[in-house]
Amino acid sequence: MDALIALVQRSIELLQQTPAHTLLLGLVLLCGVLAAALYIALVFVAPVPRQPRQSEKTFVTILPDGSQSNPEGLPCWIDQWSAHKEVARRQKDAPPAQIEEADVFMTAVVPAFNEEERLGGMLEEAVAYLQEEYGSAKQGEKRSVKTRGWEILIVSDGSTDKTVEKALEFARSHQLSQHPMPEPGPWTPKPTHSEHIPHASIRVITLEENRGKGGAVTHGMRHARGQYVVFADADGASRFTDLGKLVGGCKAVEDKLGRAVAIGSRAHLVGSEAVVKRSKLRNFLMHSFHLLLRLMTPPATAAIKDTQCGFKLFSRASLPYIVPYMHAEGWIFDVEMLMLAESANIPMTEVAIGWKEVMGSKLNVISDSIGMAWGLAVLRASWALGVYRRN
Ligand SMILES: Nc1nc2c(ncn2[C@@H]2O[C@H](COP(=O)(O)OP(=O)(O)O)[C@@H](O)[C@H]2O)c(=O)[nH]1
Ligand SMILES: [Mg+2]
Repeated sequence: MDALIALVQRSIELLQQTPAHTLLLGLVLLCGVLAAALYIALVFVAPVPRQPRQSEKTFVTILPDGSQSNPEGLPCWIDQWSAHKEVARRQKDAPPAQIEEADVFMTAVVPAFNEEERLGGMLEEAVAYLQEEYGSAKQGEKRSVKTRGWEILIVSDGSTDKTVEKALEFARSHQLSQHPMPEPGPWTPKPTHSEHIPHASIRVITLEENRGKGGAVTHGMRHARGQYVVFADADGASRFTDLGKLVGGCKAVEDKLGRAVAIGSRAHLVGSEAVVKRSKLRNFLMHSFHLLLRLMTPPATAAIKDTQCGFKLFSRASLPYIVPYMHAEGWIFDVEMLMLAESANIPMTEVAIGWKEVMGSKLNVISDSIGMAWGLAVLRASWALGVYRRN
């Protein structure tokens, strides 16, 4: 004990005798070494998204005769955009890379992991809205991709149940029959009517191995043909008819390049039955996560009240600034999308939407919360220290 006290006293004396500028230099060096150590550690732990496999670049759909198509190549706007970007990099006077034109007005990306039970009701509500709103040209209206046409990309994320079969069966029944049997969903428990849908408007993509929600959503967004792209949870928790509000929100804030993100938000429901009904633990962890977010993310992202809602809309022009640079494969991916949008100065708006708690959540409240906090720290540090870069 005496030896320890003597050692501390000696160290204090040494520090007092050392000139201030030497101390400062030492401190700077120490910070540098720590930053380098952190950088090296991050290189090892920061997630690197796995490249899509050959079969994952294809989709299946239902043909007009009701049979299942062979796997067809998925159109991928990133391929064309990357090639343009490369040309622009080499030739100084080449115009900046732009995303190719949309083929349809709306793409809905639905990440689905073992969703055979919940997917049908969600799709029923989605197609009811998409077909009614963007389906066929209204009387006297000229059909144009600027306002018409839709597709749903269901990304089965290594599901081991009958998610894919369920999706194709839904597509088949709604394509073949003029009056398909409606399936009950969270918002329409007793539907009386169901929409007949155009052929091949539902495309099913199968990831060979589970990647996580972020990986599945990003994969779908790489292949979106829409002027606007929304991602929506397979359980139908978000009221799909609120998509119109997201489109309105996006249009209201779009910049000169047509870029904007509209974020579905449940913040107005805090304190309401829907949120109170969740377990106390889940609500406590939700508040802790918000605090962490506010402390760790840049200002525009930190100002968003509900970053985690599975209902977000992107204008097509904003996609190249976000999708190619995504890394997060799990639940924290929403935050990376928003941080990327913020760093590219893309306008963001939060839009209140209807939302219902749906049974069968796959979120493990404790382990996924710890995973999200860790994921957020790694993500933030990786972008801050340049482990992740826009290139
Ligand atoms: N791709 C993918 N999606 C997942 C995974 N786990 C959940 N999801 C999807 O994420 C969405 C929301 O999941 P859910 O379990 O309802 O989470 P909660 O709403 O946050 O309780 C649904 O569309 C799920 O299918 C996963 O491991 N991979
Ligand atoms: Mg859910």
